[in-house]
Amino acid sequence: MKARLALFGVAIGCAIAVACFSDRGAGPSSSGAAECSVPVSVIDSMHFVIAIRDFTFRPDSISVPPGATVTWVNCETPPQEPHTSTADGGAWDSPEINTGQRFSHTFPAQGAFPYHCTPHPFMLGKVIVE
Ligand SMILES: [Cu+2]
Repeated sequence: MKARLALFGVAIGCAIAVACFSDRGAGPSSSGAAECSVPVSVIDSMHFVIAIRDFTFRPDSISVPPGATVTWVNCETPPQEPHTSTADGGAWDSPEINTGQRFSHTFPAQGAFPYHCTPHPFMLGKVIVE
């Protein structure tokens, strides 16, 4: 129990450290992403994380300030089909995001931005920039 609590604390510290966050900017990870083990959607005031798990975006709706960067992380347990983050209006379209991979988009202007997953059109989310 004590060991598990300590691990959890380390993971939280990593998730809220911007340097740690940007270190993991590129490339697939076979061991899964740290964001997947900690339910943190707010890294700091300008960086937000949406986990993709069980064919849902978590959270499926998020409000961020103009200029914020939102990162989608695939937290599915492999083997699993890849997902995408694809704006309904075409403002962004990720490549396929496999387990452990991530995709980021920066939102410069206010507005409501619904999006979906191309292979799974029932997967819906929304980013509200306000
Ligand atoms: Cu999907």
